[in-house]
This record gives sequence, C-alpha cells and structure tokens, in this order.
Amino acid sequence: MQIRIAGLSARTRRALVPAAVLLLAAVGFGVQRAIGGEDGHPGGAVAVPAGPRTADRIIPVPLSVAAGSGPGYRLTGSTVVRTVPGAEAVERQAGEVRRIAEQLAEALRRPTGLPLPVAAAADPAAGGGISLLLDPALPEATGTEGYRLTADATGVRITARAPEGLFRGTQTLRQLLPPQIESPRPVGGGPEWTVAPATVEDRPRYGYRGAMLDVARHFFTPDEVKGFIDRLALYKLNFLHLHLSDDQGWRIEVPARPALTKVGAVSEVDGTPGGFYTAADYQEIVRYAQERYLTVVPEIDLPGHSNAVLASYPELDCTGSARPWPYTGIEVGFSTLCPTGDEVFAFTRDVVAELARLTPGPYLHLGGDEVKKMAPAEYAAFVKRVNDQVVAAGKTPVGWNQTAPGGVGVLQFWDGRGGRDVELKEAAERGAKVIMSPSGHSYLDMKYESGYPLGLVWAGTIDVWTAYSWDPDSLVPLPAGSVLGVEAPLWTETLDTPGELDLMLLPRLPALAELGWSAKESHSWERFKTRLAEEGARWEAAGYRYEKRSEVPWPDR
Ligand code: TNX
Repeated sequence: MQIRIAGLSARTRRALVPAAVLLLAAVGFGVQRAIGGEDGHPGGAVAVPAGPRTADRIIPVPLSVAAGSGPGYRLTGSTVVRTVPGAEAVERQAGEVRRIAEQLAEALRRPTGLPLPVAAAADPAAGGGISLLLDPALPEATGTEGYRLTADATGVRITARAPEGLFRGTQTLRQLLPPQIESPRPVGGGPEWTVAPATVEDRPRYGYRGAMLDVARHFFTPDEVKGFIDRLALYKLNFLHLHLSDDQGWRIEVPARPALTKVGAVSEVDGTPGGFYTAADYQEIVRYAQERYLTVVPEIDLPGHSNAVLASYPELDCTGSARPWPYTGIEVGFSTLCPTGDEVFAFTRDVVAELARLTPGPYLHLGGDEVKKMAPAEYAAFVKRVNDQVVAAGKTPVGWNQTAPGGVGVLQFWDGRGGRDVELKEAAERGAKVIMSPSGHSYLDMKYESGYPLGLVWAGTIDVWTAYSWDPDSLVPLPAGSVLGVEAPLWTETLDTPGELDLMLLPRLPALAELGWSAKESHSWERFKTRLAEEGARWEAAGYRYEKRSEVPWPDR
C-alpha cells in the first residue's frame, strides 16, 4: 500500500537531477585516487572488441569459459525451449523446471517476437533449440547453483543438478545474446538473435550474494521492488535484504501492532508521503524473488533507528529519545527503544512472530547498528533477548556487526572503526559467520565522486574501481571459512525514484556481483571494465538508467 499523493512527490523536485548527472559525467570531472601497479586505477581506454558478443563477456565471469567456433545458435520461428525429463528423482522438480523454461521463453519472446513454445522432450539427446536438463550426475562440486552451458550451431543446452542452477544458466544465456535481447518490447528490424558459441562451466564462490534496499527512508512500491529484483537476478545475486524500519518510517503491517503502520508509515525523508507493505504485498515480493532464486531477508532495526516505533507506541520510549513525528531528517543514532521491561520484549516478540510467519527464507535481520544512547551491557542484553526470540521463531538471526557482543551468529560487517573489526574477528573465532558489506567499497549510496548530485560521502566516494578492488576473504582478517559472502546496501536518504536507484546501482552492482560469484583468481579490473563496457547497451535496451563513469571504456566514449 502506498501513501503517496500525486504531484507532491520529491521525485518532481529531483526531475532536473538526471540532466545534471549526464552533464557531469560527460565533462568527466573528478579526482581519482592515485594507485600504481599494472592492474591499477583507472587505466586508459581499452578497445572493446567489435562484432557479436562472445562468451568471455559474461558478468560475473564464470569459472571456466571456452569460446566456441562457428556461427553459434540462431533463434528462429521454429526454436523450441525444451525441458528434458531426467531420472525419476528429478522428475519431482519437473514443474519448477518448466516454470524456468517459461520464464526464459517469455523474456526472449518480448524482444524477438518469436513464438518460442515450451515443450517437454522425451529424448535428452534430441538436438536443436534450447534445452534445460536436470542432471544429478554432474560433479557434486557443481552444487545447487552451478550449471554447465553449451551453445553451438545446433542449439543451446543448460544442465544443472538443481533448478536453481538452471535458472542461473538462463541468465548467462541472456548475456550470450545481442544486447537488444533486454528490450521489453519487440525490436523492429532487430539483429540476428544469435547465441554466441561457448562452453561454460560455472558455480559461485560464495553462497551469499546480496543487495539491500532501504525502503524506510524512502518507500518503494512492490512493483518498484520487483524492478530492483530483476537487476539483481541478472547478475546472479541470491539474497534481497529489505530494510523495513528506521527513524523515518515503518514499512510492514503487523496486525498485533496496528499503530506501526497507521502512524509509523505515513511519511518518509523530505516529508513526502510514505507507505507500507501489507502481508499480501510482502508475500508477493517474496514470491517474485523466489521465482528468480533470491531469498528475502527482512530487517527490523532495533533498538536504535526506532523513532517510527516510538511515534506509534510512545510507551516504548522510556528514555525520552523520540523526535517529534513525523521525522523527516536524516540524522542517525538518537532514538532508542526502552532497554528493559516486559512491554518492549512483548513488542519485539509480536514483530518477530509476524516476520517469521511471512518469511520462508532462513534469515531474520534484527538491525542493531548505531545505538548511541544505551550502556554497552544493556545493549548486549537487549540484542541477546531479541536474538533468542528470533531463534525461538525458527529463524537464523542476522545483525549489523555491532551486535557481536549480543551473540548474534551471522554478522553483517559494515564498519570496522573503534575496534569493531577486532570485535568481529573475535566473534568469528567463536564461530560467527560474516557477510561482508564494507561501507568504503560496497555502499551503493556513496557518491561516485565528490560533487555527484546523489548519495552521501561519510564512508568516502566509491567509483567503479573502488567497488571492484577488494577481496571479501581478506579485507578484514578473519578465520578461514568465516565469510558467507557479500552484500551491497543501498540506503535511500537521498534516493526516491527507481531511476535514482539505477544510477547508483549501475554500473557498481555488477562489480559486487563478480566479487561474490567469480573465483578470486579471475578478478582483474582490466578485464572486468572491458566486460562492463558492453553492459551499457544492454541497460539502454532494458530502459535502465546507469552512470556512464569515465573509468569504464564504454564503446562510444
Ligand atoms: C549508516 S550502515 C547506517 C544507515 C545509514 C547509512 C547511510 C548502517 C548499519 N547504518 O542508517 O542509512 O549509514 O550511508
């Protein structure tokens, strides 16, 4: 449900920003950090090979890619998308495979106008067309997300041990076609729809590859969130973290606590109308994400970042920390829920129960960042109690790295200042797992460079090179095996339209995606930026906005 009055949105006020952004990008101003070394920053122009897209262009770069020879496979009016039934054990997943085939066919039909019917093929060896095959005999190391793709003049074949792997393979297939394949409508006089010949073997480096959308500072409708999911799916991300509450707004209905949405959802940063998700809205987002093999991680930020809760239930404000409501500024750290007492934990229990009920995924994020008005012992005790409620509700708690003293088992690293990195290491030595979201590299709300019209700068500026040039396993010294993966948070204090999200996301999200998916040995800024340069045409075809950063050798630069 969106509370938004047409014409009053801050979106209107920002209408002039895109022009300014393009202008600034065109002038190519900016201070680049000086870095030496052969793979240094930002490098000069690199020639982008002309001609059809080839297999070495895929982002994130696959485990192994061999470009084939010959003309590749051309989609025609007689191309069929086949699902190939395999062993009995996998037949149970036949419905899921069929859905993946339908999704693929639908995506390819839109730009090509080809019929691309989906059919079950009796014979796995039957050539031609595009075939999707579950094959439990693939090496175990393939895992659930790995896949093998071969494309030659006779057809395209994707095999995987699980449906998820087939889906990831279909995202690679999209990238083997010309960029216009991303167009949501028929491409008149379009190109030949040829899949580049290739053999790809692929599987991810990390099991957790996420992005976070802050729907609290500015609300985004379910359809807008679906658009965000589309972008993540293309780069093989598998977690969507939704930041559902903060000082400026509470964004999910909790029937036992109706004031949270009656009062706490009415506005957002800048004072524009806010909004919230009903249970049905949220479940629709979860379903849409699931169909793209992304798991939703809901976050309720406690005990700080809680002004919207305090406005809704003033009795939870025993320290007088609330600001007048609605709160439309962007200061952090002032609000605090009552640290002790039955009422506050009855409240958190109600919220946790509802989120657990609505969320099929394993994780529930309890926030825990930037609490400036609680004694450390009180804070740790608070976190521990909510942590235990999450566990009792059958979910795995996740917290920002400050929650380490509260015993949270999955910690999202964002800020190592003030000895937090040491605290994190100690927690990891006790067995905690870590999701890497270093603010200086992966915060997509940081400006590309100073003077950029959108975003913040408190963690520095993040150009594409900075977003790409770090290693999740070694940025913070942690025991081997502690890192579950990576996540790119997109905070929205300064962003309130999908177009603005895109400008911050593209081209930096693919950098994060490659760090999360691709083998460490394959990381190379020189090669990455050349691959990235080809994505621009795909985003243009898709209607996505992106920032034409000067460190990327776009073909028409
Ligand atoms: C810090 S990162 C925050 C957020 C802000 C963000 C802005 C984190 C856990 N807390 O409340 O939105 O900076 O970049």
